[in-house]
Amino acid sequence: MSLLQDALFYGIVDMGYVAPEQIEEATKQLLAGGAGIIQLRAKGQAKEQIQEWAQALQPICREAERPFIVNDHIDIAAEVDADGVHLGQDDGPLATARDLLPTGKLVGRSTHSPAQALAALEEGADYIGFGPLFPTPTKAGRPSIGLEDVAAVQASVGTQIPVFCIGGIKRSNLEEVLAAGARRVVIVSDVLSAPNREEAVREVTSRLT
Ligand code: 3NM
Repeated sequence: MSLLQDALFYGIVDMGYVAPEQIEEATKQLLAGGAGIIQLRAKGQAKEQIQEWAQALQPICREAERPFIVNDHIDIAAEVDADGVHLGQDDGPLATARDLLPTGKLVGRSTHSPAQALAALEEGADYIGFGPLFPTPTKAGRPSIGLEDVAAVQASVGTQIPVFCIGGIKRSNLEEVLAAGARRVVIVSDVLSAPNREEAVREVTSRLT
């Protein structure tokens, strides 16, 4: 299947947790720990700045042969020849990204309910995020959806495209998330705030395989 077949851990370089001067190092640490895909997420930052960061991360991910995704900005993804873009529920139709990006690029969608997960599959998403499973400071204010729908979404949508569970997942609750039926996860704050990011990611990826 796709570039994403082997991606069990989705790493996000979230500029809320990474100092700008550490952006390249942080990306390399996530990759070295076993992240199968990397997203640049820089909410509230100027577009020129995000483009500059994206330009810096694209070759690092290409060298590591892992897909590089830009959050929200289809134009930046196109400009830096990223491997795709990630869109939220309010970011418009996936077809817009398909039209603006070359054939074969990845388009992902955030989903927050089983109905949204199915809709994203039907709309042609290459993968989805599903969450937030738990309350999280990284997306403050968004209601958490808990673990009850994880198995059903994995068994339906997850047999067609990768489903990455997200939101409040930590090394300390990973067991619970996996027991609920998750196969792939995104963990942001817990690994980016760890004293040794590479080790933190490696601990996660070793438990996913
Ligand atoms: N998207 P952490 S939850 C970026 O549910 C993001 O769509 C979510 O960060 C969603 O691992 C989330 O620190 C935050 O909770 C994930």
